[in-house]
Amino acid sequence: MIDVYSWPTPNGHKVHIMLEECGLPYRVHAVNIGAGDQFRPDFLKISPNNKIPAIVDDEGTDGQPFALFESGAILVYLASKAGRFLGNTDREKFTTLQWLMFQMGGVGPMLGQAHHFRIYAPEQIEYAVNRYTNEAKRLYGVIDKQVAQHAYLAGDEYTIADIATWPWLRSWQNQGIDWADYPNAKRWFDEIEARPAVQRGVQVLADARKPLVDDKARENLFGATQYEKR
Ligand SMILES: N[C@@H](CCC(=O)N[C@@H](CS)C(=O)NCC(=O)O)C(=O)O
Repeated sequence: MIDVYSWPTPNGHKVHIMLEECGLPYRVHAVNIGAGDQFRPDFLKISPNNKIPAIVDDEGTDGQPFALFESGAILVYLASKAGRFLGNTDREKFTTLQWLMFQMGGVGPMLGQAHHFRIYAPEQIEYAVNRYTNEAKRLYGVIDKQVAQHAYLAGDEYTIADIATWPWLRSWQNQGIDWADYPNAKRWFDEIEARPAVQRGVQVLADARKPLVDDKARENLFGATQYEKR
């Protein structure tokens, strides 16, 4: 059994979708990041960076319980455990990892900042809004070009690179994106959205979600609590 410590955000949904795609048995534990659950000592033991998602597999590769944080590492772990969505040949695996890193190092951080400065920031800072909206548009352009030539990010097969990237593009409106500019990315997005496992994955913890922009959430996520020494 895999225990998942999570919240219904893009990084959380990556793992929910992957578990649904693989049909691996799991239990979800809500970590309400707006309420500050991510700073609880028991959560920090498995996720020292105070971020969801994290997992504990009661049967790791050596048969012992195994804890893991960082969504990209979790996807690679689950893909090896299930023997799916990582590619079969070395060429396919490294291409999948390349696009997974593109998500982890680019798509997630940049779209996250676009969202932050466009929606969460208490004041509109034009330089920051332009900088991250332009980065978002550039990244959508890279995705659009890639999926114009291939069915999926890493080639002909659906992989963890798609599973990692797709949840971030659900908030396209808040990132300043017009789908009309990225028709190939839109085709790819719609196709993945129609997958039954993806539809089940995005329902995980859907009822628990509260707005992340109330005063308490803002303080926990962007204020003094976030920067306390622990
Ligand atoms: N690189 C990390 C990022 C995780 C992350 O940013 N999680 C956010 C929610 S999407 C979070 O837990 N924020 C709470 C906080 O920063 O206190 C991953 O991919 O797992």
